[in-house]
Amino acid sequence: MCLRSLIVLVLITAVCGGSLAPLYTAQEPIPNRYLLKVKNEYVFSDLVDDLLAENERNAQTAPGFGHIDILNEMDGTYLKILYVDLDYKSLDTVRKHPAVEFVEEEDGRPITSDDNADLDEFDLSGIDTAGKRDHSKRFTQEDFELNQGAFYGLDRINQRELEPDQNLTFAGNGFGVNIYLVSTGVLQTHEDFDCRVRMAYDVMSKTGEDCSGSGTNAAGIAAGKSVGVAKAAMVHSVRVHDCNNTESTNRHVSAIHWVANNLAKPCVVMLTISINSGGKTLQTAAESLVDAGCVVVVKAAPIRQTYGKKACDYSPGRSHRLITVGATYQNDGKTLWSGDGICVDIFAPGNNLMTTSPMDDGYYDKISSPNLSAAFVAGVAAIHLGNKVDAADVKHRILSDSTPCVVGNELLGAPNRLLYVDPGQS
Ligand SMILES: *[C@@H]1O[C@H](CO)[C@@H](O)[C@H](O)[C@H]1NC(C)=O
Ligand SMILES: *[C@@H]1O[C@H](CO)[C@@H](O)[C@H](O)[C@H]1NC(C)=O
Ligand SMILES: *[C@@H]1O[C@H](CO)[C@@H](O)[C@H](O)[C@H]1NC(C)=O
Ligand SMILES: [Ca+2]
Repeated sequence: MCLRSLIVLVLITAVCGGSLAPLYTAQEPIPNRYLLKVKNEYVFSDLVDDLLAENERNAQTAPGFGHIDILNEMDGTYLKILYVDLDYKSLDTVRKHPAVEFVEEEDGRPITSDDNADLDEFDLSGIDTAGKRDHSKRFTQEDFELNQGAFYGLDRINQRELEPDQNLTFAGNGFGVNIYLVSTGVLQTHEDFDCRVRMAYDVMSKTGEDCSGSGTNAAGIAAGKSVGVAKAAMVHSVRVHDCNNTESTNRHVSAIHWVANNLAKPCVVMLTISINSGGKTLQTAAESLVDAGCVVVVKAAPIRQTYGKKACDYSPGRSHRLITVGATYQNDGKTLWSGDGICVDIFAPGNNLMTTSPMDDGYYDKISSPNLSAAFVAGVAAIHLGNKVDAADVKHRILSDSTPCVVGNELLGAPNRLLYVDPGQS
């Protein structure tokens, strides 16, 4: 069997010699680690057999030279990826294989999506930022009343005018819709979720618990019953960040692969990752979720001052197939830390908002984050799906419903659209 595969491989190499699949480099590559995008029409196991055969051949002819170790096999209808450890000697062999669409180096940078510390450098006086959990507390009814301003997001998105009208109702609640949140995990037992959060998958084979916080914060805005938009949607928590809030492309692609193979429709997927440079595999993976029939929402850019904030510079948000979201203040101005430029699709509130805290059931945080802007859009997408809008039409619906020309500050080419959803009838 190995011999036959070997002959096939040799033939293929001879026929296709010279034609190399593109190689995308990373800023700080992990030596020998590559993600191979396999063509969707190709039989995955045939490629795996060929690579194993090549590995064996190299082991016999020159031990320790030309190894190919397969670390992660992701085979699905919409996405086929292999994560491998390769000796440089095998790299061209792999790139010449007709099943391989492109190869990308795995990035070794700690690609934390947002740099919380950087929020301090913007002059946002009096704002509690994510990561500073000492501000979270158990809220009483009185606290909610005193903090009405922190609900400006819910109030703003169901009306055209800026002046809040205290009406926070929406024409729908996302009942029957599945929101997949690929993030840090979610505090499942929080009172605002009413048992609507399921620990779906933990890439690190742990319990899915949120030891970092941003997953619980985002889930609250998307689906919390008092702080959120789609008050009856189901949240499937997919945990991909470790407790240090670091990420890797391989882990994210694994998480996306899991979602694509296990999803229940109708579905919204919210991704919290945003990486600059590279990200070709991540973008392809995110787009595969659209092929699988979900609406995919992502922030325009992470909070980071050391790099620009153009959404087009970040993966997966640069993809025109996803809904890429920028952030606004209470006054509709684009926030200083929001992503901008032509790859943004829409803006939504993101500053100084009340949401569920991972501290304990009944605790709430008041925070600013681009994740929350994306979560508003994920919630609105769930409302449309719950109202039987076809998944393929949801992006268009959200863009055409949006309030035009109210977002202030320089948008650098981003369309001037603020999220809007009908308040419904009483
Ligand atoms: C947004 O979410 C990501 C992943 O869950 C996290 O790494 C990041 O710190 C969050 N950003 C903020 C400002 O909370
Ligand atoms: C997380 O950070 C701590 C302290 O900075 C470090 O000791 C630990 O090794 C890190 N864990 C991981 C999984 O990176
Ligand atoms: C919010 O506004 C809508 C549309 O005007 C109205 O039908 C609904 O009753 C209002 N909700 C509340 C709680 O006032
Ligand atoms: Ca309102």
